[in-house]
Amino acid sequence: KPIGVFDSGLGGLSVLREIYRQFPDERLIYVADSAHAPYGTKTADFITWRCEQIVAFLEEQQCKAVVVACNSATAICIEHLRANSNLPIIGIEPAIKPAAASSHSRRIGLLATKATLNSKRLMTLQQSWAQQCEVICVPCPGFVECVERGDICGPHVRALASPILEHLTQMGVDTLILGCTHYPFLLPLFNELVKNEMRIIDPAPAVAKQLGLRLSQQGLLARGNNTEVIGFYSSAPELINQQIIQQLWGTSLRVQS
Ligand code: DGN
Repeated sequence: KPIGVFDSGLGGLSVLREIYRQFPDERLIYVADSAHAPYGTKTADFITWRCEQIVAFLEEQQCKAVVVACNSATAICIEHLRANSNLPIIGIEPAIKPAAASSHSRRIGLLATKATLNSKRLMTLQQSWAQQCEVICVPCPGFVECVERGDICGPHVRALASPILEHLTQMGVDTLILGCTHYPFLLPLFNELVKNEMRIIDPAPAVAKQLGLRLSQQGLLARGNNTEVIGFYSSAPELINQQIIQQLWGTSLRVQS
């Protein structure tokens, strides 16, 4: 049985590649809700409705687990999705714990969408760490759109990222969390802009590890059967540009509707 992974667009590929790296024997189904991207600016009700539909689709595809490869969707409706499905549903959240452990200045930067930053879930998480560290949250309008266009190091995305990272450096931030699954594709640019002087945390490896734990607890991990099959579905395949997939994923993927 496959593992289902979804995001509003192509950002979740940063989580998919980590799952693929850690569990190359698993069959994977990826859903990009391209017709409704970005989620960051949509209402909570709308995002919840879309996520319900996608989980139902992944259930129809006989998935054994679902990974919500979108911080915004996790922040808004993961509990609801879990309450309404029998499958293990793994979400992705800003990794404050490892960031707090690595920060000497005890000032952490968190880059995420408005939807994530405004969520109750994040507020609770942040409060629970308030004694140990200060989390400086920065919404990054435009980043998601740049990655969706395949602009991961051009002048436009550079002009958006540069003042944000400069500001965080001036604030004494020494550790940065990528709180949106699109942002790991900007990691080489971020590292260049901070001259490798910030620790930058992508939560995707921890999510893949958590998925592996859940699957092995339930005896559901695939073994020695490397099919290398990745099914890529989109709610608007005509909006998916193969060149951009090639750029973000490394090889082209056939997109189905
Ligand atoms: N990739 C999504 C996330 O991790 O929050 C955000 C994309 C979006 O739809 N705004």
